[in-house]
Amino acid sequence: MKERLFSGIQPTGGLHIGNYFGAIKNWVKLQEKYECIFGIVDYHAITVNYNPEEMRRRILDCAISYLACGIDPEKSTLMLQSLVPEHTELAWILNTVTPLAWLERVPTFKEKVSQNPQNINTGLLDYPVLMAADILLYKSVVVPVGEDQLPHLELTREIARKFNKTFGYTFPEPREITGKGARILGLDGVNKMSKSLNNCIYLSDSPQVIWKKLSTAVTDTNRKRREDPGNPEVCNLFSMHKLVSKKEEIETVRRGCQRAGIGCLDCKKILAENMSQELEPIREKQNMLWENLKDVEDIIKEGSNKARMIARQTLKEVKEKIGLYFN
Ligand code: AQP
Repeated sequence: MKERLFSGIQPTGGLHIGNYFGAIKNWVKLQEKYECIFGIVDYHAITVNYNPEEMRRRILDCAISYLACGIDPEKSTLMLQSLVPEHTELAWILNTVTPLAWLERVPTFKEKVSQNPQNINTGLLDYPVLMAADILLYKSVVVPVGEDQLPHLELTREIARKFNKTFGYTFPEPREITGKGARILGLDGVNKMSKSLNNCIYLSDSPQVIWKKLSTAVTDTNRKRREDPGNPEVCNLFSMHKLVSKKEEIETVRRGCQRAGIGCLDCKKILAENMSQELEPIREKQNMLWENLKDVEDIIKEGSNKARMIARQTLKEVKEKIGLYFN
């Protein structure tokens, strides 16, 4: 029996290289070792302002990106959260064992509040409980995430512990797996790369667009002129080199930058070339999948039905334990 793994991405916009290096690239490897369920978590996506007319396309875009990156529906379950109502049902139950103070201290809540001052809704505060439900519904043992999600996972463990203590052992406490690109900064070099911050290289970007974005991206801000030596360790683009460039190239760039042997533009050219090479096969596959939407929709529906079978069992057990089961 393989251990079960759950992870998901919210369809708040096109997927970017933060989602890819921080999550999906790792998922592709993990599907060999674990029983994987990968969710498109659309109920999370409606906690921020969005256009309902765009949501369907975003969901499809998310599924297409998963498949284009190498998620294989023969090996893994690809599901849509809103097609499995047990997610929200379990979230409600978990709400009742989650002290309000635990949610108020979550750092992403404070961030989202400052980003969305016009729409501070209860869903934003409750987001981590829904995420706990996503994970615990499948009794997942491992959860691959980027660094930004670690406080949420800690909270999931606390909620599982509290539920188990109150109603008897039900949920394993999941452990995290973080990949090589656990925290990718945006092109501004300051904030996390985020769909909502418009600081991204998207998986659908062409080599021309990638070059255009990288050519104006922020590097080591202390390096003012071409002749100044730079510090690659504080340069966001150097951390991207580490994800896509070969070892020798990384060393050439490191030494060149430290000795002012190469300028930022030279470094960016190499990076743009290597980034495009990594993303081009994904982009081609995405374009092909957009031509075959019916197949993509079938994969989402089949995966969601499969996930629902597990979800129903867990919810039955939970309802029995909390005294709400009538058959
Ligand atoms: N910049 C990043 N670096 C590394 N990992 C990242 N992830 C997201 N951004 C980065 C990882 O991708 C997975 C899915 O994240 P998500 O889209 O569901 O939520 P998010 O972290 O809130 O992503 P965004 O782009 O920042 O979305 P918005 O702007 O809508 O809030 C997670 O495993 C995450 O760690």
